[in-house]
Amino acid sequence: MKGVRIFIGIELEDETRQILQTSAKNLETCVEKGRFARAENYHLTLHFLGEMDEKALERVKTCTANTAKCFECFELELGKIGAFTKKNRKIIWAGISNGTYHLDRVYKTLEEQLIEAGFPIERSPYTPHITFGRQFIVDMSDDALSQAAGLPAHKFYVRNITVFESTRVNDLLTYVPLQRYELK
Ligand code: 3AM
Repeated sequence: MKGVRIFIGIELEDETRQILQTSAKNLETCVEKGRFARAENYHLTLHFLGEMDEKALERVKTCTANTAKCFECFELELGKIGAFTKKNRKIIWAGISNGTYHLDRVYKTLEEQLIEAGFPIERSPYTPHITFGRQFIVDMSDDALSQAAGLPAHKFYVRNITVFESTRVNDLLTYVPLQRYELK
């Protein structure tokens, strides 16, 4: 099927992305191989849905709109550096320290909406993360990476939930916001 590759997430303001980019640069000497994400692509994923046709995309938009209606804007704070290990390679990310209660409620509400609308989502716990890069070989603990990254306790507001298309623009992986849904 040739459709659009869709996920739902939270966009970050320029200031937040710049702060994250500085920390990503600090991590360059800590990792081997792998590749860093472009700062334009920094975001918080809520649910990845994969390829779909326009009809399914409309259903995704309805689920996202219904979820956004239930929540007021809320504040998050950047947290420690973490990593997911896949076949000896690491995805390195920035976590969230404060505000995860609200974020988790948004995640679960959206999950219920998507399941009710017939999307094959597996109920799973949420690990909020902003991906710095993938496929790294790293020989440091997460704590040591946090220290090296020097990420400040930066706070930012979540004002929208966004439906994104993941695509290639001029051969670059690009996350295009298709529709933003404002929180109350
Ligand atoms: O950068 P994060 O982890 O927030 O990892 C992909 C990225 O999330 C994830 O969707 C976001 C936008 O691409 N993603 C991509 N393919 C995936 C898949 N097959 C996936 N998540 C789960 N399963």
